[in-house]
Amino acid sequence: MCSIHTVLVLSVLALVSVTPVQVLEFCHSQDMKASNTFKSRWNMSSNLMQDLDQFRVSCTKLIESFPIDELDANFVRHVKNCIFSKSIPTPLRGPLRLAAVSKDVIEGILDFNVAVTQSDDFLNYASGGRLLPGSEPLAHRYGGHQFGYWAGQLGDGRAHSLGQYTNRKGEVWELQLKGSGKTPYSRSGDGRAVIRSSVREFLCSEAMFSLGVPTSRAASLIVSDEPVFRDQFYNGKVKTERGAVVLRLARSWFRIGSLEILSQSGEVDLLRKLLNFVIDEHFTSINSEDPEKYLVFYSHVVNETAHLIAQWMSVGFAHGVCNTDNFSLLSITIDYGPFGFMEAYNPEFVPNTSDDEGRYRIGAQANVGLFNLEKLLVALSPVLSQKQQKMANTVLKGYVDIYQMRIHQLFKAKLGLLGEEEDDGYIIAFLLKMMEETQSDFTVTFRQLSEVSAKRLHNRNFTQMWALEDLSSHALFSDWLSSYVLRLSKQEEENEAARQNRMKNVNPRYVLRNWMAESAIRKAEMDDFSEVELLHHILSSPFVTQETAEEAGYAARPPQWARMLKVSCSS
Ligand SMILES: *[C@@H]1O[C@H](CO)[C@@H](O)[C@H](O)[C@H]1NC(C)=O
Ligand SMILES: *[C@@H]1O[C@H](CO)[C@@H](O)[C@H](O)[C@H]1NC(C)=O
Ligand SMILES: *[C@@H]1O[C@H](CO)[C@@H](O)[C@H](O)[C@H]1NC(C)=O
Ligand SMILES: *[C@@H]1O[C@H](CO)[C@@H](O)[C@H](O)[C@H]1NC(C)=O
Ligand SMILES: CC(=O)N[C@H]1CO[C@H](CO)[C@@H](O)[C@@H]1O
Repeated sequence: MCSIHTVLVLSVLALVSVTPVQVLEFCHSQDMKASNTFKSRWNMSSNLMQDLDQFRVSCTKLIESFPIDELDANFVRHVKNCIFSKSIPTPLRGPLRLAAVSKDVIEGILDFNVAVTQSDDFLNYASGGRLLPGSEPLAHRYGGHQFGYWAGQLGDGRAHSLGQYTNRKGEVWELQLKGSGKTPYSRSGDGRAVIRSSVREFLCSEAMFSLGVPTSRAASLIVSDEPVFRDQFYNGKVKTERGAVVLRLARSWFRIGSLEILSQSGEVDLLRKLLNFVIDEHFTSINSEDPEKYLVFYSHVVNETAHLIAQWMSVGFAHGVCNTDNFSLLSITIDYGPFGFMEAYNPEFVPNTSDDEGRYRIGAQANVGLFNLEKLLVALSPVLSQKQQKMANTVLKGYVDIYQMRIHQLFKAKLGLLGEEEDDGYIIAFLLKMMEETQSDFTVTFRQLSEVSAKRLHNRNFTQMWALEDLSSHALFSDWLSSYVLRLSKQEEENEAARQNRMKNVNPRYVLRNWMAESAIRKAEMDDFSEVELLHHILSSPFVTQETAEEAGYAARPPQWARMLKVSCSS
């Protein structure tokens, strides 16, 4: 195995080479080969489904493609030779309330009228009380490296896959309930999720989607009165909270850990089977007859993981638990736990307050991605020839360049820079260094640079621009400003409004800051879901200035109490 390269994140952008090393030919066309058959079922201009009786999911493909756990019983155990265990959700005890719903997901992906979510049927279906037509719920067996070490069998400990839904666009989505009770993989857990963590997952997956970051989606959030006991800060103080269930969706929930467990336990035939399935279903540009297909698959995952983490960094997102079982094979963001959006710029930002070593600090994410991809390669080695393993190692070495190339592009766009000039990396790195030293707000500094006119920039007039005011307190600010203004003036053929618009479309004005989530959670725990709804609504257009958001102070300097906030770890 190759050793861990040091991925120099952000602060050394100046040294970045901008030529991506392309070791293998990545295939491009991602045309959909599946699902033309389903198009005829739907007329695109026809209406949405008006009740759930017409809604149907299918588990056939997942069940028929793989051996299923031979035991059909819901107790915690060690499981072998299968990908899924059958497991029935445990209904949440009522009364149930619909705390949040994503119209975008319900109508745009699931094809039914959002009004249907007001029904008792929906409350039951979306909380595990009733099974959707066609559903044979499954819990997925996977393993993973946690905090650097192999942890053995993990698996869906409180999530149930309800089945796949093929929508009228021909897309296949896998529906899951999270917080829906025990499975064979629950270990010592109770299979439940509390309101607090469920609100965070619901809001953040939808917010990430609107930021343009690949992610799982959330359709609904249902809360109950069922008591759930949690030691929120692992300090021995157990609190009674309430259970909640999120209905969430992804094209696939397979993870790096899905392959690792098969490899680790010597189930090589099954490893091949799962790989073939994932490639056929989700990497349609790869020819299933290609003898190099596993290698090509690997190169896709390496590339896309590099792109994903670069995107996280560009919006200041720290995932918080980048274990191999929380890393999707499709390189989408999954498993929202103790994540956080960085406020003041700080590469040492750690969202999980119990992560004392800072293993998953924001500035380490690119490195952790590399670590996880190394583990993926280890998992693949039983199906790769010696020569292919060597080539895969070379592919992995290209990760750093792909990541840095993408980071460079993204931050150039954040600064509104067109074309390529020699000093671009320097301008970016210099700015980030000043932001770090002045603790300027990451999101709002970039946003205000998008909103400020060239004239005000030139005059250093930052009236009512609090983040730029902070930044401009740096001793070298004038030097940086001169380079930046000079660089912008080289693209003067373009008018100012065009530059501002370009920048505003990549620099959000609102992100889900912990204090915002916390405030909404406190109300939600008292059955007031208005702030969850408000945040959901505002964060669905994060690049657009909105009156309600301004009134709520979502782009203002964070309140004092926000500094004292600790992220809840147990979920
Ligand atoms: C790498 O992944 C990105 C993001 O999905 C994609 O846009 C790009 O085309 C990929 N590059 C290659 C060479 O496959
Ligand atoms: C779809 O429905 C619309 C309106 O009902 C109709 O005009 C159109 O011809 C239909 N298209 C197809 C392909 O059936
Ligand atoms: C936070 O970090 C600690 C220490 O590494 C770890 O034990 C804990 O599981 C983490 N929390 C979550 C939710 O992953
Ligand atoms: C600074 O900019 C604001 C907003 O455009 C303007 O109202 C104000 O007059 C400017 N101040 C100076 C000193 O130019
Ligand atoms: C948020 C979340 O689901 N995190 C999961 C990540 O993986 C660890 C195991 O490595 C699980 O315990 C977490 O629940």
